[in-house]
Amino acid sequence: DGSTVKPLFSTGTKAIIWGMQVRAVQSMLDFDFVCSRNEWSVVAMVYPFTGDHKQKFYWGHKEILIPMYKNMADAMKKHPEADVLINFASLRSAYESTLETLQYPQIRSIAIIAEGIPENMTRMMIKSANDKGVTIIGPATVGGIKPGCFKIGNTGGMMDNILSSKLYRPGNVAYVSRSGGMSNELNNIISRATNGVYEGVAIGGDRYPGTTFMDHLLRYEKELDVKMMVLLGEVGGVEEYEVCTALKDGRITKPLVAWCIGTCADMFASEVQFGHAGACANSDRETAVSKNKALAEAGVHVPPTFDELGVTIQRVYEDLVIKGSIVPKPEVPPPTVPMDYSWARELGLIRKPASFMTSICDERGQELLYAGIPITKVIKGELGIGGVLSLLWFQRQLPKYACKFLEMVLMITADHGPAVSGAHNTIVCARAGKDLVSSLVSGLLTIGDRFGGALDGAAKQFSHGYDSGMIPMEFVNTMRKKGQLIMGIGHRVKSLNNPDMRVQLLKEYVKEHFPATPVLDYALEVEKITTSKKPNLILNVDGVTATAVVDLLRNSGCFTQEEAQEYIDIGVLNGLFVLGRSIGFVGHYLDQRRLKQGLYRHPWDDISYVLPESLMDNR
Ligand code: Q5B
Repeated sequence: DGSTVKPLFSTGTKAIIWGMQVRAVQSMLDFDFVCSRNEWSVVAMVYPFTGDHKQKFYWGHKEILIPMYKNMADAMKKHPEADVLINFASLRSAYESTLETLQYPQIRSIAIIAEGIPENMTRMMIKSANDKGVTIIGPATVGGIKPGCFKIGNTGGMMDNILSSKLYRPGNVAYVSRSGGMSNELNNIISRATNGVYEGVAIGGDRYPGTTFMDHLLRYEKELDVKMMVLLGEVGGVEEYEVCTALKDGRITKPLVAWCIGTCADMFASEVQFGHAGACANSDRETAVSKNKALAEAGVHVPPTFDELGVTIQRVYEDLVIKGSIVPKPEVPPPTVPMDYSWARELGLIRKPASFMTSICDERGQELLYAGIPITKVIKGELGIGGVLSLLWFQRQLPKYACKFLEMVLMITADHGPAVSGAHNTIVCARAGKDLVSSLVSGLLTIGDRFGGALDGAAKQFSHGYDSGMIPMEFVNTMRKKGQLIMGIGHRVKSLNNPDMRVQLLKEYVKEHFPATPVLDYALEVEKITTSKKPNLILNVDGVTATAVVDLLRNSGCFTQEEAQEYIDIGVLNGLFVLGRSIGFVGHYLDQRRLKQGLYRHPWDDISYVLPESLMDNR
């Protein structure tokens, strides 16, 4: 009738996105940027499962914030300029969210991406949308694209695709297809054969699409800048016959190129259901071959095969150029959109030194690896805690006797009652109402040279004494002269008269299983000298563990001498006490909570108040 229509999308289109589709939104923003739009097209996102907040995106190089709302009502109220809603809801919630969207008259178009929405629900959505004059694109679609203006979600693919198909600026060819995937192919074919795509819509593969081929073709017919149209149909449905009728009765006058895919269905003995729900011929009329024939007879330009679709489009286009109805414009290069870091890396375009290095654990693959050993092997091979510790601390699988020794150390150091510094701190902290981690950490922070953390020092001192060839007496005297305590010697309650069974057990095991124990033997000689002075100056649990681990590192055959020394220097030994005693500290925390112990206050009669003498005199 010669009248024109208000386009669905323009350079000022503003959309609201339903769903946490961060990548799709970024791809829309990148498209807007490459189209030289003044402003980005996504004004808000709606996602009922998070609170209101802002999401960070890129606009070219710049970082911008896009609001995300929990309620659609808030998004609509705050962004009355939005007239498109892109609905990424799943097939379970797309119906509800679409009906909710239809309550807001500001929305003129809704794209529904979900596949598999029950057909009866789709039909109710369509009815409701039609009553309100809202255009629905989909369901089961990627959406559509209007070069230079707006794109729906992921349509058009990645930026290299958009650039190669020149989708950043409009051409004069509008298309409609069912398939979203094939719409990308059309973008490619049309951009090579003509001055480019004006607009393309994929109506979706369901039997009941929200808008039909005819809806879009009739819309294109009325858009002045659309000079020719392309229709990519497929097997199933009969809408292509309506197109034939529209051509015959003059509702469609612009040159139309069309092809229905699925002509290979003839080669199968029985009816074939293709990928789309609607792609199945229920009668002869619904086959791709019949529809292509009818379209050709109605005056549509139908190529002999799909392969020649581009040639046919080019022929029709060149004819329009010759006639002067299409005047190709000079190409203006689009602005550069910065490439995403991860994509550039995948393409091998950039490299960056890693800020982190790790050599013990890799969780990126299908299976978690501890020092290269899959977790399945760790569990099925019954490597135990000792095995895991040997992999994560020493990057290698230590022999069974060594793993058992490490486990024994953890068991033996797990606890030594509530009176020791660490447990006391944990208990006081727990009784002050603090949480498990705070209480545990409060206990761990007491571990040091005096309490439990003498292993590193003991390993260094005894191995140095042994390596430098000092006889034990010389070692003790040297330490005394330097005014230094021997780490790993001495205990507050254990002594020759009250032996520490833990030390006995460790000694026995090490003597029986370790290939050689020169540093432990050296420490035991030192103990003979110190206990002759005072019976509590025994080789304590820290001392026996430390010297045994030095012997293990040096004589197990699993480490070079340099590696063994490095582990001693970097302080692996205190780690054993920290790990073992954490078991006890957690136990004390739980115990206090279970016993419902209240705030601890130290009794006055257990504190000696030694105030400055002058003050005492004045009292
Ligand atoms: N004297 C452990 O001291 C203790 C000497 C020494 C030469 C020494 C002390 C010490 C080195 C650090 C060490 C780990 C503070 C201990 C542990 C875990 C625990 C704890 C638990 C658990 C004990 C008396 C006389 C003085 C000193 C001399 C003392 N130590 N000489 N080398 N190492 N050791 N820590 O009893 O002439 O009279 O002035 O620092 O290995 O933390 O259960 O409680 O599982 O939780 O208070 O087992 O030995 O002795 O300081 O009164 O000294 O012996 O110079 O000589 P005491 P002090 P003098 S295991």
